[in-house]
Amino acid sequence: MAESFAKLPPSLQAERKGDVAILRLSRPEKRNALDDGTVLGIEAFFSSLPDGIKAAVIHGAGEHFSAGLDLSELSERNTAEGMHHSRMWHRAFQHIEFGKVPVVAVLHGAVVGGGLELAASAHVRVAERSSYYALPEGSRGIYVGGGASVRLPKLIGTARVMDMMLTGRTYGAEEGLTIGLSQYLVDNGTGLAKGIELAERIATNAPLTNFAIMHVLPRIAESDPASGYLAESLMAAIAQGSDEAKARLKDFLEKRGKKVLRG
Ligand code: 1HE
Repeated sequence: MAESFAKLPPSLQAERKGDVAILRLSRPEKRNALDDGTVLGIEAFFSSLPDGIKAAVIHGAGEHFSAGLDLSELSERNTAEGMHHSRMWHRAFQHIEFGKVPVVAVLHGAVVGGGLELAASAHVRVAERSSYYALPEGSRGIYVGGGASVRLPKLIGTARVMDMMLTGRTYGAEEGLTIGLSQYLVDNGTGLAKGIELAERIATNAPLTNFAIMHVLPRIAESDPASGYLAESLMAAIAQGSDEAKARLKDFLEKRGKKVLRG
């Protein structure tokens, strides 16, 4: 395990707040468009988090979360290079979705194309009221390549993804909350604080439980019910048998554990 954050390109900035890692897309002059160096930096960051990090937050500097793929690099690539480029995005975002710690994405302004694909690879999304979502690939003559075809139908359904891509439909922040693009809607300027608050809460869970939620739950949701029930029982038994679970249950029974509070 690493002791400090990976070396990052100037388009990314990392910060540590206790056991939470914060990654900021820092290319506001290009609306945080994701060039190759940035995508590779995202991969490096999430694949080598320092010791003791238990949750992460990703957010964007400037007026927008991300304008998606850096279109200026696109015209340079032939078909084979295009395929490897898309696979590189898949690899990078896999390190978020199936990485070591849960990730909260804090969204504002444009969350479009590859920016939405990046957001969709996180585990929890907090949207400021300024957020809007679009998949402009159709109008650019290209196709999504950062995982949208797989992740977005699970969030909002295939029909909505088709509509966004065919007609260029844009969803605003409130609609985004209703249809499942975000789980939280907050006032402009308050997203990062909310994202950090949620990450800090996530970081207090047992690491094995967070692992099960990130890695086992989505696989069960995609498997046949019989295999799913079996995998659930196995995971439940493994989690319950851990020393950490025993200590936490004892704490509750001896009135030291956290109560479930309304709201
Ligand atoms: C960019 C990019 C970009 C801005 N690649 N340079 N994504 C898109 O199709 C979205 C394209 N961007 C926009 O629609 C707008 O820029 C925004 C709505 C996001 C923001 O508008 P605005 O008025 O704040 O900024 P702007 O004036 O349009 O852009 C400011 C600068 O950022 C300008 O560069 P400048 O050198 O002239 O100052 C823009 O060229 C630059 N810029 N967006 C490159 N995307 C793995 S496949 C994923 C496929 C996709 O993501 S397709 C969707 C691509």
